[in-house]
Amino acid sequence: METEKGESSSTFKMGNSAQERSLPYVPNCYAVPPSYEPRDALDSNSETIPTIDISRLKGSNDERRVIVNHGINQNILDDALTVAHGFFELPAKEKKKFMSNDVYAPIRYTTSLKDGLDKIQFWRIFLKHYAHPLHRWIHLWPQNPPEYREKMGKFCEEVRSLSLEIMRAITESLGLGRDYLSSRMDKNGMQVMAVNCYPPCPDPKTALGLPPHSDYSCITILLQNLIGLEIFDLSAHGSSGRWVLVPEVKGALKVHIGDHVEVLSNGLYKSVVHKVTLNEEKTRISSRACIVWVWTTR
Ligand SMILES: O=C(O)CCC(=O)C(=O)O
Repeated sequence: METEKGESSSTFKMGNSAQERSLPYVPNCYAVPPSYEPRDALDSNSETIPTIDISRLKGSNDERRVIVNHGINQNILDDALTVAHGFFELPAKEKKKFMSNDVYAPIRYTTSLKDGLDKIQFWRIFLKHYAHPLHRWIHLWPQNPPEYREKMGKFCEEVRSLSLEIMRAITESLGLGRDYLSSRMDKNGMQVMAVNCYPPCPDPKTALGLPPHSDYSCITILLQNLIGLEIFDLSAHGSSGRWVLVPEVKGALKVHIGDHVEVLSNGLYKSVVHKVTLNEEKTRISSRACIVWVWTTR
């Protein structure tokens, strides 16, 4: 076993990755160098993450100020996390039916982005699938766990209407009108769901679940069962910024502005740089919906 530690990233291809095999050590190719990922800058004061009550967005003009009353039933959120967890607990053979390296595949199960090519691997397993229009894609989704399609489908639909509501508020605030983006989302929009699993990691200080990145979406809505998500707060420490741990508030959804809205707003709205850290004891599950506006089709 000792000698495996030093093996190259290509040894840990999807289906055979350290996180899928629950290796009791972190192989060298998962070690994130300090220069790549400074670890000492975490702000443990998670109060800096605002909790926004969205219920007023749907009200009268006066009430539609900004924004945990998102209107999605707690059962729908709990069920989405339960079926997601259930999928990752299936035998490898079942999950591998969806294994693919094609980033355009409408459904794929994989580990790192360019599995086998990336120098650094990340302690994450995920299932990604298209989710809108639901009737077009749902037949491709896992039939195991048996309730996956129904429960995840419900979550996707609810999260989509919430996203459109938020988009209306954003484009209205930009002076573009409430329907500027939302009205384009049926013909030129996509919803991409990523269901992520971060198994317990034997050395969470060495590896990462996901490296710092922003999302290419207009907006992203994220549901998590455990803490682990950190965002980079640009305004902290003068403007040198620092990492802030997003707290787990039961029933709350995390909303990230994506790159697209940053561009659309000429930088008035900033896309959120975020990463995922690991823990030694528990499996972390997250479901995130990216609402994307596509200009061109393949
Ligand atoms: O698991 C999370 O909290 C974040 C997931 C994420 O950033 C992604 O899927 O791109």
